[in-house]
Amino acid sequence: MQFLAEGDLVGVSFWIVSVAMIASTVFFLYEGLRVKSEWRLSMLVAGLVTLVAAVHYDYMRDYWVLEQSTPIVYRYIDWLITVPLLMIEFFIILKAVGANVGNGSFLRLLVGTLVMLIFGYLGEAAVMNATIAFWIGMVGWAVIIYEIFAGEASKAAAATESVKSAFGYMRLIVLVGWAIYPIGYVLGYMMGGVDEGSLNMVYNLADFVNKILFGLIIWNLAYNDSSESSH
Ligand SMILES: *C/C=C(C)/C=C/C=C(C)/C=C/C1=C(C)CCCC1(C)C
Repeated sequence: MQFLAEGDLVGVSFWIVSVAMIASTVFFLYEGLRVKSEWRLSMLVAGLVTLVAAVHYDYMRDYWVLEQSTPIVYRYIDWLITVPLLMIEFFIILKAVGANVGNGSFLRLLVGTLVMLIFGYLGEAAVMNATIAFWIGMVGWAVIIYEIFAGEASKAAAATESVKSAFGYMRLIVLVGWAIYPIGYVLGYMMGGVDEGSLNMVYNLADFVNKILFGLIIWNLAYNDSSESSH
């Protein structure tokens, strides 16, 4: 085993996020026991997202410290599990407040997710041209954005005031928080050569926002809704 070097800022960012994922998991699972029963499943899924990420960050951190290069395979296995979980989270939230959305909507979100991640992987692993893979991946993300801003899922979310504001925050995460990933990809692969430090630093920041902050938004919603009804 090799210890983290003092000047290794990217390694430090891996370390911080790996520990933050563990702490958030405990927090989400613990708080899930205290909120109203309708919110328990949402809190559980938020905790599963950070748990899955915590396991992968453990490996990614050590991989970086030792190899000083991008842990592409661990990163994409993590995303392949956590991004669909985040999409499921949308539907659980909608269900928690009694909205009704069809399976077609979920299928479109899933297809968008797969296109985005499969082509991102092919580009990063140099299986295909990084720029072409990037733009195909962007189409997948666009499908997701369309579905939650203008598609069936967006209409279902207009149901009540509380779900409207929750859904509003969540889709802002998908639009603004998720935009950090393609920015990392562009910095890493499309500015000439491969800049592994910038790429991983930006991806680590993005995971912090989109897994931990996302979970905290759900917790906040669940917490407020639970305390309102108990007074
Ligand atoms: C917890 C992990 C999350 C929320 C990961 C999200 C990943 C993305 C939004 C990736 C997006 C990409 C594109 C939109 C274009 C192709 C390159 C990617 C895969 C970085």
